[in-house]
Amino acid sequence: MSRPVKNLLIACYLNLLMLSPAMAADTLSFSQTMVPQAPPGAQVMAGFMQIANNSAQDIDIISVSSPQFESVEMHLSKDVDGVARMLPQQKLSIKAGQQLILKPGSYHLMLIKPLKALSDGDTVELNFSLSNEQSQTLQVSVSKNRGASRGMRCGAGKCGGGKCGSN
Ligand SMILES: [Cu+2]
Repeated sequence: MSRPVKNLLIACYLNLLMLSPAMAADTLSFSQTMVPQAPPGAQVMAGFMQIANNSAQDIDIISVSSPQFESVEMHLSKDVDGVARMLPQQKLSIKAGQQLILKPGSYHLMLIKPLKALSDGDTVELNFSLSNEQSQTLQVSVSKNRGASRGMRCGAGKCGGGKCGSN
C-alpha cells in the first residue's frame, strides 16, 4: 500500500473516531406514536408506533415497562386457524438501519392494567430496554379514537361488554 493512501485511510479512521460521539445518539427513533384511548374500565391499552434502528447493528427490544401500567408486553396479532390471536413476543428485533412498524393487526405494545384511568391528552411513559444494554424513554399522548383503536379492540378479540361493532 502506498504511503499517501495509507495516510488517507488513517485520516478517515480518525474522522470516524471523532464522529462517534455524535453517532452514539439514541439507537432507536420513534415516530407516529399512538396510544388510543380505551373505553372506561378497560384493563388493557395498546401502543402503536414506527421504530427506526439508527445504529449499524441489529437491535432487539428485550423489554418494555411503564410507571403507569402494571406491565407491558410485546404482542403480535395473528390469524391462527381463522381466529385472531395475540402472541406474546420475547423480543422485537429490528435490523440495522431498518424499521419496525407497530400497528393494529400486527406487532403492538400491550399496556396492561393502568394504575389509574388514562384519557385523551394524558401522557404515557414507556421505557425500552435494548439488547445493546441501552435503554430509551418515550412519551406518548393518549388520543381519542382515530379509527385504529376500533380495529384493535375487535381484531384482538378483546371486545368486552358487547361493544364490538357498536362504534
Ligand atoms: Cu396485544
